[in-house]
Amino acid sequence: MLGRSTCLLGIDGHNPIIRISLQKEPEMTIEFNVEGMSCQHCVSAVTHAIRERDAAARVQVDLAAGKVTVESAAPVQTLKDAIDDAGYTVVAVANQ
Ligand SMILES: [Cu+2]
Repeated sequence: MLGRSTCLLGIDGHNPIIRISLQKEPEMTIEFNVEGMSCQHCVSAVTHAIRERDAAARVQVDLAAGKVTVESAAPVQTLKDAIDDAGYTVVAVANQ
């Protein structure tokens, strides 16, 4: 009688993949309309203020349009407060 060869990986070939999901807040893109930004100093002040709250945030400032676009997992209110605390006025917020 011939023995059946055994495979260490399993006869049926099932290879279960276990996915571990990291509980991470989803990143959002938020647009702030900000009053009071007038030069590159303002741009870096706003950018720094936001990065102080979320070091991983991506910040884009359109000086001419008075628009700050932030990609961040931080709460919108936290980001708004950061801009306010830096001395600028958030006049509108839009979540994308
Ligand atoms: Cu300035």
